[in-house]
Parts: sequence; structure tokens; C-alpha cells
Amino acid sequence: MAAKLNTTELSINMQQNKHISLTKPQSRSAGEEAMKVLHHSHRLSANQCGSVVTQTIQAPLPLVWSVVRQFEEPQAYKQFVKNCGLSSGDGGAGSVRELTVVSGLPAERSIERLERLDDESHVMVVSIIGGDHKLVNYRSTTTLHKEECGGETVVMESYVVDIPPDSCEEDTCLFADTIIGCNLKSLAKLTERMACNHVSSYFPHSFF
Ligand code: A8S
Repeated sequence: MAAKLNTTELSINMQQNKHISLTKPQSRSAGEEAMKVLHHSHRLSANQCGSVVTQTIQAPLPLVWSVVRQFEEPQAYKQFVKNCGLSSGDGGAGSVRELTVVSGLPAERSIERLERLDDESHVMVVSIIGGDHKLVNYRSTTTLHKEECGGETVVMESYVVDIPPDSCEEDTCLFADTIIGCNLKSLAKLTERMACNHVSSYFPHSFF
């Protein structure tokens, strides 16, 4: 039991109907559980896979959300994005962005649509609708919630994507999980630094 209590890794339990059940039972808080049930339980077709990546950030939720919600500026924290522009819309739901990624990746560009932007519930849904990569029918859901104790923000990002015919579930999920993991770590670094600078501007002589 002690070993189980220390489990922090997310394990994906693909059940018969391929409904994702993301289990992190012992360490998941009530808030995380609620978000998972509400926004990160996706139905998968036989040729699809998906996962969820969670990142805790020591910065206030409004600050983190202000960075995440900027659909036209993913490069603010996504380090693989070289540049980005809106080809349709004004940054609200229905907008389309076209981005190019840094060299060394198996793709150069991606076309993505903002399906949902909920400033009250802090939910953002993005679909990839084109590009020269292999992420077909990719759809991601990003949610933010506050941990009950402390000023931390929990970011959860789940996705569903087709498994390419020349690949397998493990490799497809590993690829997406790695990119999302890097993105969320970079988001944490950026917003934690912003939060620190903000506090230190109020208390210029303290050690923040
Ligand atoms: C995101 C998530 C992903 C982005 C992937 C998975 C991508 O932007 C990169 C390389 C690719 O091969 C596919 O939230 C694509 O950004 C970095 C261009 C879509």
C-alpha cells in the first residue's frame, strides 16, 4: 500500500470500449478528479489513442490562464513554435492559426482551430486541422484549476489522436506526451518567473 501511495505516474487504462480512464488514484486531489471527469475523459475509436499530462505551477491561476488563453501566441511558452499568425478570426472560438515549428522536428507547419475558450471554467479546446505532420484528428483539451490549499495552479492537458498506419499507440502517445510535457514545463518556468517579478516589484528590497 505504501508503494501505491507514492505513485505519481499517470497510467492509462484502456478499457474494452477504449474509453480513457486516467488513473493516478492516491495522489489526485478532488479538484483534479473533478476536472478529469468533466473534461479529460474521452471516447476513443479503435484507431485512436490519447493521454493526459499534468503540471503543477507555483503561480496564480489568472496569470497562468492569461498566457494559455492567447491562441494567437503559442510561442509565448511553446518552445517548438517558431512563428504563428491567425488566418481567421480574432483569437476567440472558431479562430484558425497557422504556425511553423523549429527545425529538427518531423514537421514544419500546422493549422489549428480554437474550438472552445471558456474564461470562466478555464477550459481551452484546440483541434489540428492541417499541416505536414502525422497528427491526424488531433484534439486537445487544456484545463486550469486551483489547488485547494496554497496558491498553486494545476494545468491538465489531454488529447486524442489517430494512430498513424505506420506507427503504434505507444510511439504516438510518447511523441505527443513529450511535446506537451516540454510545453507545460516551459509554461511553469515562464509564469513562475512572472509571478516572482510581480511580487518583487511590490517588495523591491526582499529576496524573491
Ligand atoms: C501542442 C501539441 C503538439 C504539437 C505538435 C503535440 C507540433 O506542433 C510539433 C511537432 C509535430 O510534429 C506536430 O500543444 C506539430 O503544441 C511541435 C507541428 C503539430
